[in-house]
Amino acid sequence: METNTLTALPALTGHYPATAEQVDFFAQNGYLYLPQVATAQEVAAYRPAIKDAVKRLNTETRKMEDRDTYGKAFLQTMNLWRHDAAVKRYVMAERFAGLAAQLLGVERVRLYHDQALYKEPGGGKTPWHQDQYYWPIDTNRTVTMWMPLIDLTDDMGILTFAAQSHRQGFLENLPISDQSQAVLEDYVQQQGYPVWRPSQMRAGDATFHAGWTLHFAPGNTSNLMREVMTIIYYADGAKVTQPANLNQEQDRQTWFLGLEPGQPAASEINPVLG
Ligand SMILES: O=C(O)CCC(=O)C(=O)O
Repeated sequence: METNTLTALPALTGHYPATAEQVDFFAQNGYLYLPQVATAQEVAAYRPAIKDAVKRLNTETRKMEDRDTYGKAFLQTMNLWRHDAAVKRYVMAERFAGLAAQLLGVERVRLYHDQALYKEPGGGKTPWHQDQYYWPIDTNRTVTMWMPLIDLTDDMGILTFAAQSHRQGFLENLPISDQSQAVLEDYVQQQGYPVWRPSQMRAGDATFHAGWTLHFAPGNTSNLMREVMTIIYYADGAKVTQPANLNQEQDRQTWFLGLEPGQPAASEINPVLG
């Protein structure tokens, strides 16, 4: 994209006025919903570039019925910012990173990675899981921003949270799977965690969830693609840990460029953002 076309894209700067109550809600519950973190116009300006990057990077070609549960959940493309200058501008947005820092109660956050999660019409549920099971990092100050790029209705698979579940930290070595769904759904019921999701979301609304918060999403029973972009942040100053499972080892190689355990989690693809 030409530089002058790029700079015509909305800057996504400016402080989002999250209240002290909202910040406290996130700390207590491990998730937060915020309306219009980006305006409909801002999202509309970035949506074509994100959609185009997803199309170029997607490697899933199997029919729905030939995929496993994870494969049915969404088309997952990652670190789009490294492949597209317009998407980079969205992922690096000061407004989003500033909110992440505010929710985590830190001065600055770094980027772990971004991912587009496009749940196809007829796409299956995203099983219950904890994100941080995948991350070789020594801090609990981690957060994902999950932002739809189109308006979502309840049948499109909106992200759903078990309130307060982050307080337990690591639960079990359970990657996203039928097993994580069975075990963690039971666990959520046994613990009596309130389960919550917005009944609808507008493009540019966002949810934020902590790395240990249990969450899932129902299948997409609508006939529209659920277009969602996510950005994962962590507190600057965190260190890489000894991988506790094979997925963490893969993440260490991919998102920390092979940094050794004990080193600052600050590779060249983990810029400070806010
Ligand atoms: O979008 C989904 O269905 C799942 C998203 C998720 O698990 C995450 O962003 O951590």
